[in-house]
Amino acid sequence: MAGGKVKLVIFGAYNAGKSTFIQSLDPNARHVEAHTTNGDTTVALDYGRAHVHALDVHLFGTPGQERFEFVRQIISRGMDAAVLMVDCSAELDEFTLHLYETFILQKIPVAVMLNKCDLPGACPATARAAFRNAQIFEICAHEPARTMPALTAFVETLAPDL
Ligand SMILES: Nc1nc2c(ncn2[C@@H]2O[C@H](COP(=O)(O)OP(=O)(O)OP(=O)(O)O)[C@@H](O)[C@H]2O)c(=O)[nH]1
Ligand SMILES: [Mg+2]
Repeated sequence: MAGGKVKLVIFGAYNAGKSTFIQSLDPNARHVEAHTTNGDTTVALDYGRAHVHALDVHLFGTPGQERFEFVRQIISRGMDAAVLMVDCSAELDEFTLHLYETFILQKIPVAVMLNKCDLPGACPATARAAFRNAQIFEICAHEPARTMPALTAFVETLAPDL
């Protein structure tokens, strides 16, 4: 968090909504993606910026596909905190739970974003139970009115003297 800057890295399973989250916080965000028959998927990274009070928050999105572990490792270097994006309209997967355990073990501050709360099958209550003791926010990644307050509340916990 040196020099009024925060490096936040967004993790989560394939299709959880990581890129959408960054795009809603910064309409000028950039990303490297591949077009597939199932839609677009991140193959390198997303990058956006947001301001929380006087802090310059740098948002780095990771690819969700498991084969891109090496990319996640590179992007993670020097991060101040992590955001774990969870699609709460789908069943919780092992990869997401593994990511969460890693952050806890490594003592990396983490916020869990329960995403896609607008979908009829969404069940944030079930997902909450799996992330006891975490900071949890229920969001729709498309909606800045949900994502910006969640980001602000999380960043305020990282720098309480803001
Ligand atoms: N209904 C709904 N759809 C969402 C929401 N957030 C994301 N989506 C959709 O979910 C799909 C995947 O979103 P992305 O932001 O590309 O997901 P990602 O986590 O970056 O995916 P990868 O980079 O492939 O891991 C897209 O079709 C989004 O429009 C949400 O809150 N509600
Ligand atoms: Mg993506």
